[in-house]
Amino acid sequence: PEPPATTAVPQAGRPGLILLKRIGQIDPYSLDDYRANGGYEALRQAFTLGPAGVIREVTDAGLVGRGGAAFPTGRKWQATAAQPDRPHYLVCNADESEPGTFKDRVLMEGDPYSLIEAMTIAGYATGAHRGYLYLRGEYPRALDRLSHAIAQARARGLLGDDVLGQGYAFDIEIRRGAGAYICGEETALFNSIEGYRGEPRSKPPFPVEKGLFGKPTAANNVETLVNVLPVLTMGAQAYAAIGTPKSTGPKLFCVSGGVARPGIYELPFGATLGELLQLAGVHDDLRAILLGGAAGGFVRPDETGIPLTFEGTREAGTTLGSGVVMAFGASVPLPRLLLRIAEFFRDESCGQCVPCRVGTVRQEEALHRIAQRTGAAAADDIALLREVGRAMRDASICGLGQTAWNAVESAIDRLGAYA
Ligand code: L3W
Ligand code: SF4
Repeated sequence: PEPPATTAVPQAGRPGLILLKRIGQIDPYSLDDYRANGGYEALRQAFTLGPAGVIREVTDAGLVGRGGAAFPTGRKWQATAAQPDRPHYLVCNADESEPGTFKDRVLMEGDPYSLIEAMTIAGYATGAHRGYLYLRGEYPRALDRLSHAIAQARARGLLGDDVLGQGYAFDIEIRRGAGAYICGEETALFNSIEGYRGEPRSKPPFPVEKGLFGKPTAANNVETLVNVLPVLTMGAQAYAAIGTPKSTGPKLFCVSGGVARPGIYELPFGATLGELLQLAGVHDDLRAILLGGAAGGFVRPDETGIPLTFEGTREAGTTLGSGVVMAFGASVPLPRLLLRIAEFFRDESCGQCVPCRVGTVRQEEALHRIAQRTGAAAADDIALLREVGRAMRDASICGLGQTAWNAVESAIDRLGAYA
């Protein structure tokens, strides 16, 4: 087997890491290596606590979703577990496609068994006996390692009819995406698994009530699930002491662009943007930072005091999203960059609802006109962008359309683009 790729984790091997502690330190193909480094302690703890006890710990830990929306995981699991309808499903959203996001890939490639263990715990807590791992199609190395890990876990009684001899049946099936960003939206993802077009469904009903195959489903991001392991091994109280009261625990940040050491960084919530950039070695000519990916927003170099928490970024009028921090130097042509982001949303819109289908096209057209005028904007194009942006945000069915104008708006309002 290939040696584990550690280049994406500049902190690899440092003491004190929680989520990244095994990355680059163990052979991702070895279940024995995983077990020798703390693997499957959390599942044993889960069986001691029982399903309700696991949900209580996850709730008390204050764990919230790491895909970008920060929904409380304990509340999601409780709502799923409480549904009388059967069967229940567990879905791991590993369709990591937000531009600039690569944390889940690093976790899955470097520590695949941790996700398998975490999914087993989530299934146990929510009353599911089947888990679907929906993996981004462009992640062949993760597919290889996860497939191997699932087969090994099955062979060793860690998946299957009687997990760890505890009388609980659980198994995992991997489904691969086919390159559509929208399939990362949880209900489009369900449609994709079911064999339909990857188009989002209207919510409510939420997946906890009617999800995959119309059944109660807990859908969680990879990083969210992997956080459940330290919640159970450390205990809710110790876990909640990390970070801030509203954003607890450790967080992975995906740093790229104009920095000396791009990669995945693990920091407790509450560190500032400046502290993270310092770790990554930011260049002197920093002009703008994109937080939260294409669906996020730009901030200025003088705003690096922003605390990296869900509440702190919200208060600062921006978003943490899935933890993307992309640094841009003065040499990057902003109009070209914004046009590229607009092209992305136009390409990836599923076309199901009018505000997004038409709005993403109109947005790109206006930015194109502006770019052709070498960056100076006519007031009418800016006004049009604002109007279209508002319509997309207010009237789109899903997060894609609702966030498609964020980056452009923040570039105009915070960076003074086109002024
Ligand atoms: C039960 C309720 N469940 C909400 C559940 C809902 C979902 C979760 C969040 O993601 C984010 C955006 C960007 N009873 C519930 C309930 N839920 N109310 O909570 O729901 P929601 O609708 O707030 O957000 P969402 O559509 O799941 C939008 C980010 O995603 N984003 C892209 C992210 C990309 C990645 C990646 O590539 N890995 O994460 C784009 O917009 O930050 O905040 O499970 O069912 N009353
Ligand atoms: Fe599809 Fe866009 Fe509507 Fe979402 S907002 S359902 S991506 S058209």
